Amino acid sequence: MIERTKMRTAVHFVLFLLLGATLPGCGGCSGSPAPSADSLAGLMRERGLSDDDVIAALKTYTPTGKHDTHYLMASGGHSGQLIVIGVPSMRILKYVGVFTPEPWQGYGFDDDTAKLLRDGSPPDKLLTWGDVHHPALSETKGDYDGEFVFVNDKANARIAVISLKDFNTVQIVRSGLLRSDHGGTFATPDTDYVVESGQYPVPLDNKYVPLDQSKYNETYRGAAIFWKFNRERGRIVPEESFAIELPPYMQDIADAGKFASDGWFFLNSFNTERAIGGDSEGRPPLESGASQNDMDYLHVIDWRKAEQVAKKGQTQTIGGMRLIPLKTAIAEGLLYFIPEPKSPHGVDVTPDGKDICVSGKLDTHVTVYSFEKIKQRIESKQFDGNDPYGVPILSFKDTIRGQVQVGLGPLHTQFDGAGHAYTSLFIESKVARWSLQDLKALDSIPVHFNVGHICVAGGDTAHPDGRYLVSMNKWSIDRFASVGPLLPQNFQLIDVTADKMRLLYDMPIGLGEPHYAQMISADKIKPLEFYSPVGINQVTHRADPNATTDEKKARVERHGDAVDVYMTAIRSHFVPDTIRVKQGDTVHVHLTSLEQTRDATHGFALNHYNVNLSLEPGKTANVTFVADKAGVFPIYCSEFCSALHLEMAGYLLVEPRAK
Ligand code: CUK
Ligand code: CUA
Repeated sequence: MIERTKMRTAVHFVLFLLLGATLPGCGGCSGSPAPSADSLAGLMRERGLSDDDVIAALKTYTPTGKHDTHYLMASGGHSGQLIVIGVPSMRILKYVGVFTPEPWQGYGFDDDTAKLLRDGSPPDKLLTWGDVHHPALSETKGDYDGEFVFVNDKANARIAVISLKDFNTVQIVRSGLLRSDHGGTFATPDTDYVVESGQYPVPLDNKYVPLDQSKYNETYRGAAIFWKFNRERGRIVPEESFAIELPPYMQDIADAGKFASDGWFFLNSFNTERAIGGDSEGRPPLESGASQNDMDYLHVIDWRKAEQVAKKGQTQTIGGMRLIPLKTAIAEGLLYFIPEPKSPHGVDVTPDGKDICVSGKLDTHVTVYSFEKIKQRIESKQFDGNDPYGVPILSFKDTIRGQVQVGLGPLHTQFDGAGHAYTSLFIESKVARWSLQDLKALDSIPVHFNVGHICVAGGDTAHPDGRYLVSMNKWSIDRFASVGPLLPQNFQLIDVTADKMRLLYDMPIGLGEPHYAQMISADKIKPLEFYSPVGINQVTHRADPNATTDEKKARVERHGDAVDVYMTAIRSHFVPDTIRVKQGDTVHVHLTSLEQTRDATHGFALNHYNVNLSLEPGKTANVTFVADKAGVFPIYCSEFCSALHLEMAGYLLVEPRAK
């Protein structure tokens, strides 16, 4: 590869001497050119690059027209989006609108996607942001199948379903049970369920209860919701979903068992002290109140049994959700606790499902539990007492396989296909590699800075690809040109194929704070090239009932005060291009793109009425607005679709209502 580049450079240089042509990067220089400026060695010298830098560049550089081997599905944090990134180039491929309107995609502007945002909001308040933490790719037999991604909104306790047919959101669900979620989203090995658990305990019926210690202990609760996913319909089915009531500890993130531990679910918690904060009321701040105990509780949940208990109707309905009460969960043997050190964060099940790895934020170890031992203790009912709510506690030392000393501030663990585990070290700003078999630390690499999650390709599945690791760093400090006090996060791409991990690339993320990501091999994803036949609805992926599939059928229909405009778009005109209505009319525009050419997207921007639609080839989009202001309002195509794109325009004429 290097040889070929050198050769090409030499050829260019000969041409330069013969023809007097200007070399790229040499514009404007005259007289005696620096002969090495465009040679590899010259470039390295000029730019101060080491051999390692050049190797890293060659491992990530992706020439035009060549595609990445992996997709990184990264949470978009506060942007309420999913960020799709190509690996190893780290080029951004799409921001998928999920909890936040996204004007380019028309997301949240057309009727169908506006309804998604409304369905995901409380009846009296339209939510227009989300705090996305954990994307989960749908799985079949514990491996990503490339069909769906689920994401959570920690701030508002919601889950969204994104279809990878077109990388669009198709559903947002919200229970009336939780007020925040962090333990979402985690898919069971065949995506029977997508799990969401709450973080900050609340009264589950959502009533006002004063915040004092005894009321907190008695009436505040956590819960884990098992949302039933119907793959054929591509939708979560709330009526078939159920939840389990949990004590008021702060449940954190989670993972589903597989193979050896199939049917079980593992959920971390912190603040088993049940501190309630109140630093201005004479109590310790939450952070110190919640860090008193040496151990918190790993929650071990038998979800298959819970499914049966819910089916038998041993539930009460709160906030529209079937809830298995804590007492029932204990009596039926659905819930067990195991102590875990100290202020735990990540819990990650190994590819074979045999071990469960837990990291304590204030510990220096990863603790590896053996599911075999957990199961034995549960089956023989060997418990070390109960928590204050009666949940049986298993012995820490009898259920662990061992501990690995990895460094300061371990958070999250992922796996490769070669028997290694990788753990992020927040305090040390490092990623550690260790051996799963003998629990020995092997290697570590500095990252910049304050790593949260890490993501290995397929790193939480039954068959990880390994190869690449992305370190999702919270701070970037000095890594990029400054944009003022609010700095981007830093995704660092790391090659994990060799004995020493190698840093390849820094990618600033300047839109929200991502948390987790999952990386899937590109050959598992088969997106549509365009919607076909014309007239497909983006949310249902079916023929839209209001589609106009032929320009000759474009028309305007009036029904009382409602006006339906059946409109078509094709390069480079709308039919009809003039819409005449009366002030006060409710206008429904049903716009179909007749295009069947890849990438020939049109837009529909309407002045004053806050409308923009995206019309990918073959798509039908519907929008409704009340023409309450009389006047002349230009309409134009908001995608540069053709040479006559600027001419793709028209008018909405709103005639004043007679006084
Ligand atoms: S959390 Cu952010 S670094 Cu929300 Cu999974 Cu650990
Ligand atoms: Cu159609 Cu621009």
